[in-house]
Amino acid sequence: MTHESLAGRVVAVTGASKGIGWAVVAALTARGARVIAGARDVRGLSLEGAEFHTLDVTDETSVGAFAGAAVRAGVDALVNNAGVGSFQPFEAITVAEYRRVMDTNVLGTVLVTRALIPHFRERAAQGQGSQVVNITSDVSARTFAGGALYTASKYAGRALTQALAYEGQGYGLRVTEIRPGMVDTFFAGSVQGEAHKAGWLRPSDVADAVRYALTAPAHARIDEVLLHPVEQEVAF
Ligand code: NJP
Repeated sequence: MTHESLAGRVVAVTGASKGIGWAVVAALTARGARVIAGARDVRGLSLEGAEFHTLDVTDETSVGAFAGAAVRAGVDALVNNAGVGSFQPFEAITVAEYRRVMDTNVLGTVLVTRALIPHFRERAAQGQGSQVVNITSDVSARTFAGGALYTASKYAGRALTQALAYEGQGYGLRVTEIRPGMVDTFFAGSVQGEAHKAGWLRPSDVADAVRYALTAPAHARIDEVLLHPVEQEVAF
């Protein structure tokens, strides 16, 4: 077994039907992990080593069923990836859009993580560590015109990540924030492979950062990974 093998690991991934989530499922199963994968529409999806479940991260009942399946499988890591984009001038933000973005990007992470914490605590009682990897964004700590709503949700994701890291240290939980810049996915209704995205990160680049966090040796904690396509302006 190489140090990059994930054989024997069981990872839950949200937003797993396309884009970054799908690439994460592919990267982890390719290294031997069993993946419990969730998204709202998983019809027709299959990948060896993965089991797909219908999951709406904004719905407590749906999250409960997904978490139950993950716990039964012996989950040791959670990748909170499900998210939506929304970009408009401040005065155009509607209550419905606010709720869609915040419910998916913030409440979703809270609900799925919260549902697994009792299990992670049980693992700690048996001397086993666990991991949470949150896919936030390069804009989880900076913003821009038209980005108020989306970046507010991602700043919140960063806060959730860091607070969980403080708390999780008490029960063997290592928490990582992955902050990608522009990635060629289906994000915000776009289509993968559009010409203007030629220089952008590939979903597999982000999946590789997740793999890096999950294969770090047990004595090492990867707090944060910030990655950009070289064509994107340098920004921290
Ligand atoms: O987006 P996309 P990405 N419950 O649209 C799922 C962040 N990010 O891969 O539910 C459960 O291709 C949806 O499936 P479905 C971004 O903020 C991206 O780019 O069936 N799942 C699909 O599988 C997000 O957090 C960029 O519609 C839900 C997946 O989420 C993450 O990367 C830059 C759901 C979205 O796939 C993945 O986004 C950056 C729900 N309620 C951060 N709602 C970028 N692409 O440039 C949606 O900085 N999903």
